[in-house]
Amino acid sequence: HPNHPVVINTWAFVNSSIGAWNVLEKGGSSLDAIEIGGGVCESQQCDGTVGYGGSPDEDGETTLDALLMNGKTMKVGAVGSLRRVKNAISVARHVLEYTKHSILVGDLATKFAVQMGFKEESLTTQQSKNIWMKWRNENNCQPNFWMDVIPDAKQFCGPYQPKERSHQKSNTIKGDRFNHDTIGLVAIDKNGDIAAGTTTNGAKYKIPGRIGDSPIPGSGAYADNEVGGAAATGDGDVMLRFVPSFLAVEEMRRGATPTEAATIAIKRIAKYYPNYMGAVVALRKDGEYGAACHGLGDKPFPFVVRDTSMDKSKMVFIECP
Ligand code: SD4
Repeated sequence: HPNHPVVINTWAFVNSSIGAWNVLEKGGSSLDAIEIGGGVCESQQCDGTVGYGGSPDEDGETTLDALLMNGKTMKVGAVGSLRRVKNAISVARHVLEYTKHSILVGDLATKFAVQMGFKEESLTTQQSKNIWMKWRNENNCQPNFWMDVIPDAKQFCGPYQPKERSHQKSNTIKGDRFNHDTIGLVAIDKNGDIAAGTTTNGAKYKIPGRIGDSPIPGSGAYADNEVGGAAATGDGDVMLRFVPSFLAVEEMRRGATPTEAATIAIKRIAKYYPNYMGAVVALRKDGEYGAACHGLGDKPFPFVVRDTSMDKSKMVFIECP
């Protein structure tokens, strides 16, 4: 097909697009392209929302969620709440290639990764420690006598109380896009094979054990060679209830354009959760692409595309209602 290969990804993560395109251009598979492209963001810690050292949970730990789907075989590999391993999307690839399962989680996903040869190391950095300590101080220090007397009284805060779950408030702030910048990618290779995937460190200050939409097939991403693929980003707790990537692919199957399909998926969620923040990118098997978004305040949603008509990866901005 003259329009192949092509790759799209969420947000302004151009380096991931370049990484994926380098694979596709040489005739590599769409699955490899997604793994490599997502891996670029994991090692570059895109916006602090992908890979190690970002989005600490309530206990200050960074954990990773990732998904890969092969639209030719309909196989899936995913990891949720992966601990102490940096290359989450590659671990997902190993689940896809070397097991009959689809999703592995938590410490046991780590055990699998280590058995497969991945390195076990802390995902905490000085930066993630600082983010967490600031949040903890801001949210868990009760005003007390000392505050009036000593300007720096926060150091006298009592023991940290996880019960307060104050992240639940911050997650619903409209337009708080820096709490949610997962990379999701969809690619078609020279053979016309379609793949999709995601990788993220999830929502900041999450309750340990929480996973969002990103590692859930059909929610974070979906691909089917017969139709195309889609990927989502945003308030995962809400979005996964609507399986938006699957919905976008099914809408393209019945004849919607990629933009229409993404819009339908985004609007379905807004009907129930008007204040949620999210976006869906969609790619049809003929190389046509589109996206839709919701709740980014007055900011547009950026996504990145590279296809045969372009000499470099291009950023596209769309307005969100
Ligand atoms: C999550 N969906 O864990 C992810 C975060 C995200 O864009 O997409 N951000 O909820």
